[in-house]
Amino acid sequence: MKSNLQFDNISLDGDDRLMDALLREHARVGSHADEGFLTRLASFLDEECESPGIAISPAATVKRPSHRLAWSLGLAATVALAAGLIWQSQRAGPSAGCRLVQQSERRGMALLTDFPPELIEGTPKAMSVPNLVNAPDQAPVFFVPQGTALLSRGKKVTSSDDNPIIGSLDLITDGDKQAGEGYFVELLDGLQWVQIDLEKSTAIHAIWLWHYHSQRRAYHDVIVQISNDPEFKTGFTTVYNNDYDNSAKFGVGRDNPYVESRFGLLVDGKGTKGRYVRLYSNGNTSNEMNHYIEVEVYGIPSK
Ligand SMILES: [Ca+2]
Ligand SMILES: [Ca+2]
Repeated sequence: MKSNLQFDNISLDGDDRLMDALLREHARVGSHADEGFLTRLASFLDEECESPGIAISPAATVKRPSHRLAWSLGLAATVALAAGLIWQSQRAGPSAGCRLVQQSERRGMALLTDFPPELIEGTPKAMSVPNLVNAPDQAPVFFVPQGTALLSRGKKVTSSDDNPIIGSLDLITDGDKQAGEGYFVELLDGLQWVQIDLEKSTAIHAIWLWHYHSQRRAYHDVIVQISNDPEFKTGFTTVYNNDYDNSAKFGVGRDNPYVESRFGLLVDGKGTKGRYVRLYSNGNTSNEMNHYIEVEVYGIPSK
């Protein structure tokens, strides 16, 4: 069996690191080969991993209902796992593959999304921000409970600035994350928020956001909150806050300011229940305006 993924630059000494590296590799190359992987996964696991307690099932494109686990892993994670199993089998025998399956079951489902191409334009500007985290060169790896899904696509967005200078609020949940003209909304200067209405209260496990990534810059006072109150008056939970000097008055944030990139910022929702997600910012290191290209909210769909 042959994998289309390349592992030349992956050096590993444990199953956890192997899984992380595989998921990053999958995120890097995209998901064009998913179906082939799934087919090979089913075939491989039939042969190599026979313990009934850790039996694997491929995702929907491969009809093997007797295989339980991989069905719940989700397509993308399964593809990465398949690649890992195939690769690992050539290296350490079938037991290593089975260990990966067990590990995946314990950690949940890998959260993967599509990334826009890199498009850096213009002259870089100085970023004078303490504890600034540089732009990553690869996608984050994050696990969420089985059944977690994207809930925000096409959902209504409101804002403290309801008449944006450039673009429109619906760009934030339209699924397009490209940089450049026509893909971002620009809001007024100062502390501004955008808010997504998920229409139902649900357990939120991740918020993935892209401000403006055509230039290396950092946005100030990035704060993410969840509430069941559209006004956020009767209570809310703050799941991310990098306002290091408390200028936004929600308390000093413990998260570090970061440089925007095509990989966005992935925030742990911690299973917080709520219908509304509100995101703050207060200008950026290049100018005083606020921008969004896309926000994704992931959670368990309400029944
Ligand atoms: Ca968009
Ligand atoms: Ca601040």
